[in-house]
Amino acid sequence: MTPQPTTDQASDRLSFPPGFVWGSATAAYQIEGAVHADGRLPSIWDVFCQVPGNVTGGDTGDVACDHYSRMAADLDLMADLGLPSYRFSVSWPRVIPGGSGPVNEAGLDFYRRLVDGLLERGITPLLTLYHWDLPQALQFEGGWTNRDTVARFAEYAEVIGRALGDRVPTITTLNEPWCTAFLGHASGVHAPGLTDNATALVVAHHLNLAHGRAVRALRSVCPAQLSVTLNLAEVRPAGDSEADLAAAEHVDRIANRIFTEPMLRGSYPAELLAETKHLSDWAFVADGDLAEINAGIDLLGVNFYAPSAVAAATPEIRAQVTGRWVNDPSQSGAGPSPWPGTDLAYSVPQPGPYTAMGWPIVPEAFTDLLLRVHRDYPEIGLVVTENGAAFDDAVSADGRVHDADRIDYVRRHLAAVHAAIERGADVRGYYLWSLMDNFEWAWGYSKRFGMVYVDYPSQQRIPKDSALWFRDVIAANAVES
Ligand code: IFM
Repeated sequence: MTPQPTTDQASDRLSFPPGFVWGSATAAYQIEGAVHADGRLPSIWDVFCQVPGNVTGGDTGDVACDHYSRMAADLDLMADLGLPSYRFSVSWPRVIPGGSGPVNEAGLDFYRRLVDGLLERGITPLLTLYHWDLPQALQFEGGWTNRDTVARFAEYAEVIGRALGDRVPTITTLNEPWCTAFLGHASGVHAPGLTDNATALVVAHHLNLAHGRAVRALRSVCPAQLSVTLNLAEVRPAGDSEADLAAAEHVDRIANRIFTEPMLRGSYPAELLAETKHLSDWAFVADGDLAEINAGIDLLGVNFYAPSAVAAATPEIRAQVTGRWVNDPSQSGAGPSPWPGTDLAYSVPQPGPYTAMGWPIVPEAFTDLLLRVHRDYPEIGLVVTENGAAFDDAVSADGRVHDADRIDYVRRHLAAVHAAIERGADVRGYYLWSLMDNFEWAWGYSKRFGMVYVDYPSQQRIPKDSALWFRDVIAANAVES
């Protein structure tokens, strides 16, 4: 029988099922720095950051949180914060700097030490293979638009599986392939910065195939549980017109089902192929691809921050369009922006309150999302691999960071997860994004998502109030409602 959550009416405590996994997450390029150390070669993000205008303040991941040098102290910090599990990603250009060819043992050693250091401290590792840092050498050959990259990814997966798969219980293939495909190749706000809707569809398919091939490669060399992490959009129609409803369904297909259906059901939705036929004939899907993509996984990682509101592409909406997709529509003040990858739907502003990203805070949307995923794919266990919020944190006169707004955000989202579990969703864990403030992609260091504050000039780590609060939540396996 599945362990059940409980609600203690007297104390207002929401208890999570026994065995629920608690952790915190990071990604290689966002924290490691040391971009030239020990044989690492550039990734597409190193190159993207060099182009003026791509990243706020001209920030780069060159130093980031200097985690590469400070790893042991960061592991001690995780232990102090009572973290039972830690989700990190491996930097492909550290391990296979050229994208293919020789393995860089010095780079791989870093991850051997990281995994061993976690295990020594009783912290269970959860490893992500790809969190957006494609070796630039592969981008020179077309990157994810080139089908050969799929084979390179499977080789890389096998290397990691052989080196670490005996002591990492769960390996995730891709983090948020939607971002790679659509932010990287349609809206262009992420590396490699391309802006072509048809190309984004090719990339989405190659990422799906890379996932499937990596699952097979890993399965042949290690016993780890295998998963993928998707940032599934909880899409709401902006109005109650038929057209807005259809736009929301279209975005559900182009943002969610384009990944979940081939990975978990072995096909692309017929409506998706029909509504994108003006962009592509999908001839890039070769015989046998779908069976390879549907390789079977043990867990599905779900990342959630905020819901999306979308409207149909009416002439009135088009007239208000800002031109470039922005991921903070509420703060842009400029109205709707094109949904990446499609000309049929537009992202529209939603009412607040907002986080520092301008993302609306709507915890009940998280319950809805988890229940919907469970309803559509009841056979797969879910893990929240990211949830959290950026706020304008500052160190107070007492030397502490009093981030009450983050505590409130996480508390309400944990209550939303609990509600989903109570209503039947099979959610087995929760990873807070992020362990520490870090390089927030196109926003550089201007946004702080950490439960640990990073003073970048000194690299001092200061656990925020939320970190101490989260430690208590973990210890109690419960959150106040
Ligand atoms: O920082 C990112 C992370 O790399 C992927 N998921 C969303 C986070 C916040 O934007």
